Amino acid sequence: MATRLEVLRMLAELAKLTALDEGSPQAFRVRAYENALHGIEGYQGELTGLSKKELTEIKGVGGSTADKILEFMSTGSVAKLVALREKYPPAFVELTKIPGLGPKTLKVVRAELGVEDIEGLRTAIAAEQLRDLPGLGKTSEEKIGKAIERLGLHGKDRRTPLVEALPLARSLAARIATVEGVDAAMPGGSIRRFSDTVGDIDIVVATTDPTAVSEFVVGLPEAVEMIGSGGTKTSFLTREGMQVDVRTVEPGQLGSALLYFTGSKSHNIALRQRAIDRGWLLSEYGLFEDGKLIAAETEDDIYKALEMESVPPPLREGTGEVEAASAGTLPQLIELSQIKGDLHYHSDRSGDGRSTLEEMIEAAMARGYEYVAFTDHGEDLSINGSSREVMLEHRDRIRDLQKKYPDIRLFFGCELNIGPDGDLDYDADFRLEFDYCVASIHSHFDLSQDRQTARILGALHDPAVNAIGHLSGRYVGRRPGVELDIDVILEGLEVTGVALEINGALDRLDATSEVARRAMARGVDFVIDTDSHHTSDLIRMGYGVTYAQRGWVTTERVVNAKPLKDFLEWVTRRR
Ligand code: DGT
Ligand code: CA
Ligand code: CA
Ligand code: ZN
Repeated sequence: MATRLEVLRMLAELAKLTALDEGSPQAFRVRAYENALHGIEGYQGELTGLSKKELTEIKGVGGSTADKILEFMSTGSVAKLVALREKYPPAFVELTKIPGLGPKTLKVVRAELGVEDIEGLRTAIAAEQLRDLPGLGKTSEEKIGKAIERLGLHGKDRRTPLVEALPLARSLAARIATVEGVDAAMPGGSIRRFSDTVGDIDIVVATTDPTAVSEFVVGLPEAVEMIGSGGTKTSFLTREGMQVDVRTVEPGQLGSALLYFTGSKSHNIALRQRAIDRGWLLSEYGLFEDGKLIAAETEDDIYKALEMESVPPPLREGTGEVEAASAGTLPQLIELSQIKGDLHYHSDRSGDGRSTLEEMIEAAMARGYEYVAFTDHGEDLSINGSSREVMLEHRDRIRDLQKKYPDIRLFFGCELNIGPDGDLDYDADFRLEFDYCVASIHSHFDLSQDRQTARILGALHDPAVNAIGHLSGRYVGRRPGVELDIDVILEGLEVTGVALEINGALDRLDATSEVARRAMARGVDFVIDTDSHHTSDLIRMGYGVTYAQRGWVTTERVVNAKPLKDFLEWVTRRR
């Protein structure tokens, strides 16, 4: 039986491969699959058992797409998709991740130069063959070459964005947890540390029956190619070429195994050294003194025995956390339960927003928030933005809804678009009509570092701006962020009191944890946001918080962890 998530994945793959086939992401068929995908995301009911007619009643789902969903539900696959996969193998699809290489260009590159994968593309670039193709040129060729290097897309160092790995890791762990004899199954490795890209998926399983787990893993639909199985480790490759390592341990060793396989390697080395200093031995099987077990069952037991605070996984990078935990000076990290509101929040007033104001308010209340700032797009974002008149009507709607929902404070806000020269939507006076503004870049990603830096500084100095949204504009593994002089930006944030956003969308995770940690050192404030465009996006707050922890961000520095009264004081400080 296909789950909703599987249907969504199937439609996403159909859309992607069809775009390649048609040579355009705007093709009618591609849009049909995408519309269906969005419709089903927003559809609350059960999909199983729906008739074709009922399926087409879901917003965005057309007849031909409904047929494919039915085919998928009853047979577990879709003939059309199978054919497309034949034609576009994973190594070729990988090429779509390179900025500047759209479906149309890819078609030409394949037909004219026989390029089938990244290596082939690199060879063609080295031979300066791309520049002579229609629609390309020397500049595009160089840009594509640079993007391949910056994204680390070549050969074995290829890494997978967390946004792709995390749902798969969680789903695999949940299924393995149902196997007879299994006590617990959890993702470890860089996924558990919430690294924005991962080399592979590691799953640690505590079980009394390792053979049953190994057999189950071999039979998983995702295991299209086995790398090895038997004993305590089973590894396979997914269709997308991602490696999954499943390791089994005895239930009493879950703590030591999780600790070991969560890493990072340098965190482990520092812990092991601390054990050695005490004449002990630390391994994935436990902490031992002359062969006698001291601790193994939980990670906390081991940290405690080593006379240190427990280190949260996002901090385990070997960058000072072991020293801090030993001295008892780990930071008071922000936690999800402390978040009081969301400050980057779209309704269907934005062209790309998909839930109504009421739906978004009720979703925020369901999470127990005290306040929320609607930040629909400003007028400069042509399709998605709103004119002054429309924004003022929108404000009236929000003020009316405030009466209907007295238990949550509603802020009339805006996501201002930062233009290439640091210019913002509307004019200075109109911008101050908003209760709250987040300013972010949405275009011109290729300007020089100097211009990008000046651009952000320009936005910072506007008194209506309260936060800078998704600072670099990156999409993890797909689009590199803009080049910025981070020290200059952080100084600007510190001086103006504008907050740095940590955007919890898994494909963004922006500002990066490295930048966040530097911002912590300078006294910059943070907001952790979901950039929700639909009620289902609110779960991103958990991602944003975990990612912020990777940047050592503390509660006291997070603006949206403040109670309403203090938050109001913070907002008005600048306006
Ligand atoms: P990745 O997969 O490259 O994103 O990063 P990790 O950290 O998930 O690395 P991975 O999958 O090679 O190994 C998972 C964990 O296992 C790693 O974080 C620490 C532990 N580990 C692996 N190899 C070694 C090793 O040679 N020494 C030590 N101390 N730990 C290791
Ligand atoms: Ca790993
Ligand atoms: Ca691994
Ligand atoms: Zn936004």
